[in-house]
Amino acid sequence: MERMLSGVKPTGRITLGNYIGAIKPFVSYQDEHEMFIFIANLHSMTVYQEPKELRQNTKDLIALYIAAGLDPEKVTLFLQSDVMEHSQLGWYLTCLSGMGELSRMTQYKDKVAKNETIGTGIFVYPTLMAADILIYNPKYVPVGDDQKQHVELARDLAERFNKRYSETFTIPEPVVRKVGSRIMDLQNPEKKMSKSDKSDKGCIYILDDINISKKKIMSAVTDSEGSIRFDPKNKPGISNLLEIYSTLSGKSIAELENQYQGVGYGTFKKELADLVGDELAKIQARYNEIIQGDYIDQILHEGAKKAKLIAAKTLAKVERKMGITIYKR
Ligand code: ATP
Ligand code: LTN
Repeated sequence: MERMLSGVKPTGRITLGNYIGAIKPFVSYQDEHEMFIFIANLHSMTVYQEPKELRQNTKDLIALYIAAGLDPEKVTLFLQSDVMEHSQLGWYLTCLSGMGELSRMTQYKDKVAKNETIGTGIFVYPTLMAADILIYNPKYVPVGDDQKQHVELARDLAERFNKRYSETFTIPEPVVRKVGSRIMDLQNPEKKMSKSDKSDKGCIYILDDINISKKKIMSAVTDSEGSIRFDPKNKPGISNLLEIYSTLSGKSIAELENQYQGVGYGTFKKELADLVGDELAKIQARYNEIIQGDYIDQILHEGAKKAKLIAAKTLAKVERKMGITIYKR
């Protein structure tokens, strides 16, 4: 079984975009891969998190992973902060990286372009992410479209390290799905649906009231053409709804275009709203059972133990090769 790793930040309420782009695919990979899935809480600190909310978001995220179908018996689930080796390798990789390549990361560039105040954490974020990945030597890293560039940096840093010190890291491959890797905001389909967005009108939250979510689908921005076909450039709203429909139903976009030929937007939206509602209802029922017990603590504890075993080994190897270690520990 090939190793696979990914993480999600506990920065807010989990959206349908996170679910379709990350969590649902993780579930589909778990039988064929040795999976490591973590909560990227160190990464969430790049912007201020209210401590009480951070605690709740972290718990919710782990409960949602399980409610969505991740099986802790098959997948190693853990908190990034529980495995301190990530931070230590992150430092070495920061030292291996250049200002130029980090300045070219779009996430950072976007913030500069918007003239936002930028913490240093945002700038070095990608080297910590590279450490998260490389410390487990995974072959695959499933991510949404926006994270591909970060995985590419991890590849570059791995190659640089291997060349400088000898073969150490596996070169990881990003896995970005063709459909559903960039779910757009329902009110502004030119923009990614994002959990840390201030306005929530175009965003569906997995744990939100189901009727509100259905209404959001019904009032999603579309166009005046009246035909249901996939054309992201000219019909971003309908194309986005088709992607959501396709990933939740398992039907291909072509099948859906066929099925909805000559059908009005209202009917299409209503059927999609029901589909979304049913999926959310299933997840919410399981979430409510999980969040009540002390099951989560136990899973995180076990997960961190398993992850640490591998991470510590990689770090020891890295430090030996770099000349940091001078005696047998
Ligand atoms: P933030 O708004 O705090 O940056 P986010 O909603 O973009 O958060 P992340 O924690 O950065 O979410 O992402 C978790 C995973 O979900 C990543 O693999 C990311 O690519 C994926 N993801 C996030 N938003 C979407 C989306 N709209 N469509 C598909 N995948 C997404
Ligand atoms: N940067 C990612 C979260 C993340 C991650 C990772 C994803 C942190 N470390 C390692 C995959 C592998 C995000 O913002 N979604």
